[in-house]
Amino acid sequence: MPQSFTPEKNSNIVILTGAGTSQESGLETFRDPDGIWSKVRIEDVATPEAFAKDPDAVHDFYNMRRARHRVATANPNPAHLALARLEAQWVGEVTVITQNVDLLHESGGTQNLIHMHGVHSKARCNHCQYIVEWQGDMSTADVCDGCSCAGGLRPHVVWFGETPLELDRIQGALLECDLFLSIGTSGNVYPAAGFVSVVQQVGRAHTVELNLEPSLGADKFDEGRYGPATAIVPAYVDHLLESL
Ligand code: BV8
Ligand code: ZN
Repeated sequence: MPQSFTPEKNSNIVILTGAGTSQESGLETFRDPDGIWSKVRIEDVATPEAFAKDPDAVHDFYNMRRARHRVATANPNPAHLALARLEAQWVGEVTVITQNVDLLHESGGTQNLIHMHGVHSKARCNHCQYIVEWQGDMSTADVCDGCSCAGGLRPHVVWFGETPLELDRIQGALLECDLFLSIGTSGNVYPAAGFVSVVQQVGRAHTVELNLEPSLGADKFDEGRYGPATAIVPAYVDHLLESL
């Protein structure tokens, strides 16, 4: 891995985050040994087909996760706080693209944020596409304020087989970035796992993976820094800000 790189202070930084970024705030990851997908199958709770077949099971899964997220949201960790500090002090553009549906980047202070897989705190109606803030449990009995029908409300998250959100905005940021960071993601889920390849094809950015351990895509990065996010992310942000 080439040695670390210090970008120009007005350069653009794009940061992709995954479940590992929130792990030290008390939220489970997906693919760690005791992760979410070791307890429940994607096909049963995180696809449109699953919702059509057994909406109650899908609502139970997201009601459990929404309750956990709501507790965790009050607990952004030093990684979230460091990314917000970077955005506040960096001269160039800092864009955070998160795969996470929790609101920890917001509560940590990040503003220029894209939730490509949606958020746990909103509901969307399958009948009329109405989107509404949603805090408590959701069920097929709930009535949509947009069309006054019941049974259509679902979590406003992107399931497997569905198109991620804000892909045009994401593509624009990737094509313009000078430094690409990938934090706390295993590199399993596309298109997010392919963003580093998009950046490499453009050929102008330095790419860094910051993760507990090398991800599936580790060899696609120019540089890797490994350890808990709450340790390596603040240290890397300090390294960047020292160059200002
Ligand atoms: C799409 C929202 C078309 C819901 C999520 C075959 C091959 C390749 C691809 C596919 C295929 N078959 C189907 C596909 C496409 C599919 C896909 O990629 N499947 C994979 C599983 C094979 N993708 C899709 O369906 C996507 N849609 O492709 O549409 C399209 C494409 C392009 C353009 C137009 C249309 C939609 C995918 C979205 C699914 N929804 N979440 C919810 O949250 O319930 S995905 C889910 O996984 C979360 O968003 C999560 O964030 C994401 C990725 O997981 P990670 O974040 O990486 O979490 P993971 O547990 O895996 O890893 C954690 C990492 O952190 C680990 O590396 C660990 O070491 C590290 N870590 C742990 N603790 C710490 C830490 N690091 C630092 N510090 C710590 N303390
Ligand atoms: Zn509706």
